[in-house]
Amino acid sequence: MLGEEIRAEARGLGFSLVGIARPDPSEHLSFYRRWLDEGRHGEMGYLARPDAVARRGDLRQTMADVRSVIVVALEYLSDARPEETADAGSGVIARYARGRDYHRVVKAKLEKMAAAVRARVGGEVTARAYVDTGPILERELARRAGLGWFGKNTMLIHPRRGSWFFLGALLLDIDLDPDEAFETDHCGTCSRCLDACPTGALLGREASGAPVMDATRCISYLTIEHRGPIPRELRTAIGNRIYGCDICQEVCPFNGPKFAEASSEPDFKARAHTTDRTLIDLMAMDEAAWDEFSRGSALRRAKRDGFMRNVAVALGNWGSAEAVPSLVSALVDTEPLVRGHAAWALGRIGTSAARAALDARLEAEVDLDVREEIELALAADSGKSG
Ligand code: B12
Ligand code: SF4
Ligand code: SF4
Repeated sequence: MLGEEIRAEARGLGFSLVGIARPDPSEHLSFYRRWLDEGRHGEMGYLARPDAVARRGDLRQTMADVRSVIVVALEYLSDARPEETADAGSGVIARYARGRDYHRVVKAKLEKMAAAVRARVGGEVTARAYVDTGPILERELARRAGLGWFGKNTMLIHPRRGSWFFLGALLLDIDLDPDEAFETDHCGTCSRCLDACPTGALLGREASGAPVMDATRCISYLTIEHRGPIPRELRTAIGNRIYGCDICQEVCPFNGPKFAEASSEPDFKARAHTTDRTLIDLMAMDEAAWDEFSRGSALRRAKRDGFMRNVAVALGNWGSAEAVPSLVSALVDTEPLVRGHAAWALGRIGTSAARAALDARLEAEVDLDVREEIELALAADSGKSG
């Protein structure tokens, strides 16, 4: 009975999917460890910390008396679905980051769920809420709670709701009847996501059936998690994605208009400034403008230097002479990371004005990495015209 009330409460809070899982040890920790050993996680050191790996393997190391886990999905697809790559002079921010920071939104709803459970049980209930905020294998828990299967794009996909949702987990010290795990793989012979990924980050299923991603090649990793220079050989493939990437979800048939619906969550409505600014507008942001732009949003994670690095790459990929003045200004940005990527972009554009600006900056630049970027940009450019 309590399970039904929990489901009703979850729907009332706006969660489109809800399920209950037993807090059994992870079935996939050996795969997870192998994935780390192969270095697929790149600089995301928090995924590899030995104590945190052990906690992913066994929820009891996070909450000793955990007896059930409620897993929920909150959809975030807002009504704004522009033609993502049509205008290369504009940058594309992944859908999940266009509204208010999801960590706060989902967590607040999970706290309300916990309060409702306490009110129903009428006694002490210990509850801990997680939304990408701790060492929990959220997608594995979601599969075990019956919410969907692991697609070849590594997303947790529901056969009727697709994958445009966040997951959240509520650990409880009370017994609840678990749901049946989701056992069917609906991908079949489809390989659209593997074919569409511009950087070759999706490696397909390994023999065990686990979908494998090399996160170090994923645009989402490169534009958000990765702190330093973006590897040169991957910059072109990033196109105009300036924060995160949705390509492997956009092409998935389970996210087509027949399946996925817009979210009714007002907090996830796309904020205008995440969709209506050109790359040139964005490149002009100083620290104060960035602070205002990213306030209350998941965008903040990249920090200004990381975000402006991404914008510079997108301007270079646009390749238009219109981008030159804005990139020339970025050549004297306070952050070497931004200056270096602006140099790369000017080298791609290769007009005489771009070349002259690179030559002039080489005279003054003292940062060794930026100097290298400028020299490579000038060399690549002379190779092009010669
Ligand atoms: C690290 C991380 C990333 C990394 C790495 C992504 C990855 N695929 O591993 C990067 C930065 C690239 C990333 C990107 C994105 N992320 Co992310 N990310 C996470 C995070 C924090 C951990 C994921 C993780 O542990 N990865 C390591 C791999 C090995 O683990 P796994 O993905 O769970 O895979 C399991 C399977 O492989 C399984 N397995 C093993 N053997 C077998 C065998 C069989 C037969 C099967 C079926 C499975 C299986 O075992 C693994 C461990 O359980 C989670 C939150 C969380 N705490 O779980 C969010 C999370 C996965 N991300 C999320 C989102 C929304 C995104 C983006 C869409 C954001 C964007 N638009 O840019 C992209 C999507 C990219 C993609 N295709 O995955 C959501 C996904 C929701 C969903 N529907 O699946 C999560 C759950 C956050 C949340 N709370 O909502 N992310
Ligand atoms: S998010 Fe983009 S880069 Fe990452 S795996 Fe999917 S398509 Fe490839
Ligand atoms: S695009 Fe095809 S292969 Fe990829 S996750 Fe969706 S259904 Fe599976």
